Amino acid sequence: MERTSVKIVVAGGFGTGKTTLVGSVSEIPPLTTEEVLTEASVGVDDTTGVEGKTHTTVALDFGRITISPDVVLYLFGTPGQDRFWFIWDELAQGAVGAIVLVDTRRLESSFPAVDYFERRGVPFVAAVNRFFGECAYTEDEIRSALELTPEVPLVWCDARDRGSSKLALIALVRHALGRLSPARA
Ligand SMILES: Nc1nc2c(ncn2[C@@H]2O[C@H](COP(=O)(O)OP(=O)(O)OP(=O)(O)O)[C@@H](O)[C@H]2O)c(=O)[nH]1
Ligand SMILES: [Mg+2]
Repeated sequence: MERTSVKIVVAGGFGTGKTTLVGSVSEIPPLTTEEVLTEASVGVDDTTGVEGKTHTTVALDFGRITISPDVVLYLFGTPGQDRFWFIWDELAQGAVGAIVLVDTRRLESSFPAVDYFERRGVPFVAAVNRFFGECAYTEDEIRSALELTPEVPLVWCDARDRGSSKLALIALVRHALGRLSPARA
């Protein structure tokens, strides 16, 4: 049987929950490349709003989900810090789409990710990670701040929750299929 491999990128700003999402949905123990945030990163990495954060991804996260015997999703989480931008092109190559995670306390940290996929014409969904209960913004306000075009789906998720992360992935796959052929979506 021929197997179809589908590559999906999980992107977004620093500390928006990328590693958490890949870990929560992956059926295999995820491969992570977490390193401790050290004194050396002071003044380099912007930890404003995520002061409790102790680790950060320095290369990638990797996970897998088998949809059916012949379709397997491979998830690649990006590093969130600006100084690792050079890895994004490798990770995004051949991807059918991306989930851009958003933390509403630091919306601006996900601007570059939105911009990245928009410029390259890669289908993406914006996934607002519910960190702490109620969000201060409406969906329209978030769409407007991120300058999302109307066809880009916006979904709410809890990256720690497998079911919720799965829904974000389904929204992305639907959106990507819809771009290929509206009838299939
Ligand atoms: N309360 C809450 N905490 C979360 C959620 N998602 C992630 N976290 C926590 O937020 C922190 C950052 O999550 P990560 O998954 O490491 O974020 P990241 O985007 O991979 O971070 P970088 O790789 O450094 O850019 C971790 O301490 C997580 O446990 C969430 O939905 N709710
Ligand atoms: Mg990470």
